[in-house]
Amino acid sequence: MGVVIIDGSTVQDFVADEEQFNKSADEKFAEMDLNHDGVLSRSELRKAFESFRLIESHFGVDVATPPEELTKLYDSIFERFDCDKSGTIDLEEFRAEMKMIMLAIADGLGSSPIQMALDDNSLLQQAADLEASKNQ
Ligand SMILES: [Ca+2]
Repeated sequence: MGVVIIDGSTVQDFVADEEQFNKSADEKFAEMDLNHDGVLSRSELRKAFESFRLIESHFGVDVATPPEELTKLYDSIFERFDCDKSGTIDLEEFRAEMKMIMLAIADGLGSSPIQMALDDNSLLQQAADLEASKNQ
């Protein structure tokens, strides 16, 4: 866990750097693909989102949300990722949706930098690292 100062343009630059972004997204995908079959199932996605703590920190949902509400929420997230409705998420779908999520976060951050506590391997942390490496 590290604390970084991040704003919307940091995140946008990261997403725009396709090679870097895809590499990070691919690593995240590999981590999430618990049974290594090359696609993400409903339960793999849910486990990953629970561990990212994205639900509490970005979607504004209270941690005391009833389980059935959470299941609905996770189902709707899954359906957003699963563009072709195949019942699994492949790497292309994952990259595309992560890009959308990151750009939505960038919009939310805007131009006023905020301080965030991030997991060392989170995509936002990698965005901050990329920016830092450019400024050296
Ligand atoms: Ca899998």
